Amino acid sequence: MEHFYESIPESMSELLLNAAKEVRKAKRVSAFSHIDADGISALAIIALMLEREGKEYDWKNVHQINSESILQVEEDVREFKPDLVIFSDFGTGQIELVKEHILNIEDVESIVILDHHLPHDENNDSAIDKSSKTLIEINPSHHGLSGSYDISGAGTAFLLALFVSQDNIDLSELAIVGATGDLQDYYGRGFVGLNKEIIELGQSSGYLELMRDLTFFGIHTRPLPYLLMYATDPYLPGLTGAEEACYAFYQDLGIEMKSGDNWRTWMDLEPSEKQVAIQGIIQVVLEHYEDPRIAQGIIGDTIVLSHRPPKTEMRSAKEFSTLLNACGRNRRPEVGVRICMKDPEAFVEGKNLLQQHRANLASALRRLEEDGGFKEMDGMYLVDDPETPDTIIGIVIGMAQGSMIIPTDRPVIGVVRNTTGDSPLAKLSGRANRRLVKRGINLKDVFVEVAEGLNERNNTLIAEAGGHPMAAGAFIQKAYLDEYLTLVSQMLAKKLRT
Ligand SMILES: [Mn+2]
Repeated sequence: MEHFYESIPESMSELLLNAAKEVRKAKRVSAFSHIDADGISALAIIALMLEREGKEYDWKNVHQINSESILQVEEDVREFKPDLVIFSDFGTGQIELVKEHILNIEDVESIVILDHHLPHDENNDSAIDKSSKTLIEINPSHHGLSGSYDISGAGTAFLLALFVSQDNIDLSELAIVGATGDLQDYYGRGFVGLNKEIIELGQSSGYLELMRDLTFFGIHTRPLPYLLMYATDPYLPGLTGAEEACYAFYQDLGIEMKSGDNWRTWMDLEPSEKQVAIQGIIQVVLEHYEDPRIAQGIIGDTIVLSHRPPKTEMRSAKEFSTLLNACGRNRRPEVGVRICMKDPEAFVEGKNLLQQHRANLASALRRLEEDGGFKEMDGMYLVDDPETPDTIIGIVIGMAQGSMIIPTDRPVIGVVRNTTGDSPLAKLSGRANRRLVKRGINLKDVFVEVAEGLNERNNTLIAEAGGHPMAAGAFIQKAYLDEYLTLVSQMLAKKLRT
């Protein structure tokens, strides 16, 4: 435990101490968080912490905070009348909006922001005292840490919970589910930084187990043949999507797929059976991919949540985070929060949403495989499919590159023109792989620069952007979307040429 606290930068510990004080002092608390797996996990951590502290509290997931949605947040806060408002997994890039709309509300005495996204501008005041009100912004990137790999939004929320009470150590499981949802584990190569420290803490308290195992989705839940049939990371030529071939794969290796009447899962296999199966999978990969690292990536760190029920999605960090994403992407993030809080009815509902989510993803990917499913532009690939909803566009373009439906030599940009609730804004989402980022592509910088240029030239707010170098997003006034895309394409093409 001592060692754990020492791994947190001192300047960050100081803010966490102050924020913990605000939590203890508060009577009524409103918490807002993002709708992805990390945001949902963060919100569940905060809700459980508040519950255990005996606070009156209210929580809500918000798709994104922008100049439009902050008005609803403001209304919610005015109605609930909290003295403390907590934002998690967003807030840093929206700090001006938060100050303008929330800090001024009469009952609100303090605001705590727990974010890990790169700050928009260098604002050096992380704690600002404004007319006797307190705003504490805790963001690892202000303290020399990486918000992409060292710690996530849920991890930052977990730190606060731990500073409030050491009894919250069990919430380490949700911290890692959030980090997994944000792909902070270098795609299965393993967690680093504070994430690693949190895992060690979870291991020593018995809540988490770390194993080197197959990194595929579904090792705890999928029948053996379906584990391969639905494999997309990597796509297994000859096996993915080919049911008969998947049966034959195990038969040829002499591995029983059933025990009695029940399908076996990967976790039911003996170590010797796993070894044989892994060799078989590696052979398939080596036959079809040039890069030997793809075969190595098949084995990696997998995390087991030892206190959650076996053979369910909640047993593994990877499957849990996918379950939560499914809730968020189907516009039911609150179901995800309740699953984290161990509500059994929510779990049943969540599994239905996961099924729906998989069906949506599969049909979106199928449309990309058709002729003209995506467009080639200078410096990027464009997905502009009116049937793919804004809630899954980011995952779809990521999976499309992961499964090589779209080539990976340029970033892929997805746009959704008909966004939720007839919003005047179009949504844009971008993904670039690590190789491109190493070559100097930073999608967040490109999106923000283009947005700022457009806003300045037109002297009004046309686009807002944010995110990370390899995954970024933007909201743009629909009339300016095509201009925005052209500018992004030009800038990316220029960067790829140098
Ligand atoms: Mn996050």
